Amino acid sequence: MQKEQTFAMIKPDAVQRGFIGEIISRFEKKGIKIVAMKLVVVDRKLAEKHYAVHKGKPFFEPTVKYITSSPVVAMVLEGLNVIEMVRGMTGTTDPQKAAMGTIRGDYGQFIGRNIIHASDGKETASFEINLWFTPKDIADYRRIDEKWLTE
Ligand code: FUP
Repeated sequence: MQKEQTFAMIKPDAVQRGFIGEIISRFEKKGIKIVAMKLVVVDRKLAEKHYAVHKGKPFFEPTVKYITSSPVVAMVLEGLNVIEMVRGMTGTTDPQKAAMGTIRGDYGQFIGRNIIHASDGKETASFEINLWFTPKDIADYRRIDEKWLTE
């Protein structure tokens, strides 16, 4: 299994509803390392770049409006197989269909207010990390629990 980095974003509804700590806590408890994090007021330019693959789809405009409506918390997470792991913890796109125990399943009700974003693959992770952060924002450090997470 490979050590990877992924991008995650706590969306405006979750920030407004006071779930920042709750969501970060889940990642910490899973042994995932936070290597970059910031509160961001997203402008339209960044939102359009982030959702560029969805340009032209009916939900593109509402999604851009949602993500620019209030601050988000952007982060880079590191761990073994972390891209797939964080997607699993996030749950499927529509919170109505997301399994209980996932972040979207536990806290969301509606696809247009789905709490969190997480990169869906290696290429997306690399694109999104570079879109939201510069290399100097990403910390290279060891946590004292790391030796207890793997052999
Ligand atoms: P995900 O990777 O799970 O965040 O989902 P997508 O990349 O497919 O979609 C990006 C965002 O667009 C979702 F978080 C919510 C929004 N969306 C809708 O509002 N309706 C849809 O049918 C699909 C996506």
